[in-house]
Amino acid sequence: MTASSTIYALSTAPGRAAIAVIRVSGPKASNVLHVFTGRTPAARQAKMAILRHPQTREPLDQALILYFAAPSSETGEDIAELQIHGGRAVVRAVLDALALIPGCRPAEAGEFAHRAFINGKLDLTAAEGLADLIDAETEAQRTQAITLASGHHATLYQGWRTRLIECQALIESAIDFSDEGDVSNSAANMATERATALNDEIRSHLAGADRGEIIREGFRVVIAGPPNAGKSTLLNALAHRDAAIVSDEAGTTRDAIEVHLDLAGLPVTVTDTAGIRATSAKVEAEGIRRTYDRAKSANLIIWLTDIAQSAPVPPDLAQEGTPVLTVANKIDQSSAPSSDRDLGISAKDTSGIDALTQEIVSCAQSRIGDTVDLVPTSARQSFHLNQCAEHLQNYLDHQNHDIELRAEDFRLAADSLGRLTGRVDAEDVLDQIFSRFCIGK
Ligand SMILES: Nc1nc2c(ncn2[C@@H]2O[C@H](COP(=O)(O)OP(=O)(O)OP(=O)(O)O)[C@@H](O)[C@H]2O)c(=O)[nH]1
Ligand SMILES: [Mg+2]
Repeated sequence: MTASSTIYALSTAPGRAAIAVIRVSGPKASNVLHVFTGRTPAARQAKMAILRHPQTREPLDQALILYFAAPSSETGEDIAELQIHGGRAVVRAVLDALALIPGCRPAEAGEFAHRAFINGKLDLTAAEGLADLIDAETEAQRTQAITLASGHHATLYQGWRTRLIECQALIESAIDFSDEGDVSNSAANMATERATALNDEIRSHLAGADRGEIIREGFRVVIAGPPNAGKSTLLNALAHRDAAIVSDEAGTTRDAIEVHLDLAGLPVTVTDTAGIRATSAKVEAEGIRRTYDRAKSANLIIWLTDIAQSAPVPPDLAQEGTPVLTVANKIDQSSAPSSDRDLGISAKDTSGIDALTQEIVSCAQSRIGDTVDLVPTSARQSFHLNQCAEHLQNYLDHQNHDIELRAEDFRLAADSLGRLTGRVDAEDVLDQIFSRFCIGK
């Protein structure tokens, strides 16, 4: 990816639409508008224009064109934006024509955002936020992603990094003045005081990482229970579609089946699993192993049983601390009381499903908490924050170590935050982050 090339891509979704937006970024952006329309409009002023073929001058489409001059643009480069009609042939013709203009080439996935990063328009956390925003399917995900994309995390992390660099400077001055005991000690004490406060802040921020990741990945609900309890029927009722096969044959479901739901604005992933029983059938046994696997990473387990049968929750099913909701199914079929279980439902005629949904939502809400708090949202962020906290802890735990080594702890801690925002060693993770974007972003 060299910044000297000019890149272009369809930024709206492919397929027939009223309008399609093609973006061009790089030194030839203004030239592209000139070739198509005979002029470049003033920056940031929308103009109607006929786009003409670069060679034949045949009209291609009537478009609304916009020009953004570097550095005041999303990528920090010159940008041309063509708002054309969204017919497939129109889009094709304009993209083909762009390919004829020297110095222009199609953009790779995420290349616009990558250039914005290189030009200092956003840091890596904001880039992650943009990718999350494009992927967001629920309100909670949108809220979290827009906070990240708006640079609130970036500001917090930059602030911490600056404070770490100040601590490092204090320790270095303590080294410089080491023959003046008082001055040296007070600089070192000040650094320790600041490091303690910073360590507390970073650790309490990290304590929310779990919540941030649940919002991003979805709150995981696993439906488990004996065969034929109606687990697949319940999954279908929650999803409002036939996602899983239902049959009166015990042992129908083998592979775990996942559906992604939006429950009251919260992302929830519900997994239907193979019914648990003793079996000698190989495939079914593998299915049951998978049920245990899923249950181990669940945020909530629904233990579903037939109301007419009592089946206790297997003691090794849930991870310690994972809530288990016991639910009796098929209440339409039996008058037996369900008082020994948390809820009674009929997955088939959907009675009790609203109450169950409500229960799932309140479990998810209590786990996710207040989504306006700033929390780490990805494993990558948590990793670097943890590294930073470890270096700080190292500093705090070794008060009697050689002072020169202790300045190094601050440098390493600051570097961890630098990696988080992309100021240090960004190359390693760029592909991983920017390839998540679609082409045109
Ligand atoms: N009467 C009644 N029948 C139900 C209800 N829920 C499920 N069933 C029936 O129970 C049978 C088993 O349902 P499934 O949803 O396949 O059960 P499962 O727990 O997924 O079973 P396995 O995949 O074999 O573990 C089917 O015949 C369903 O139609 C219910 O609420 N009431
Ligand atoms: Mg099933």
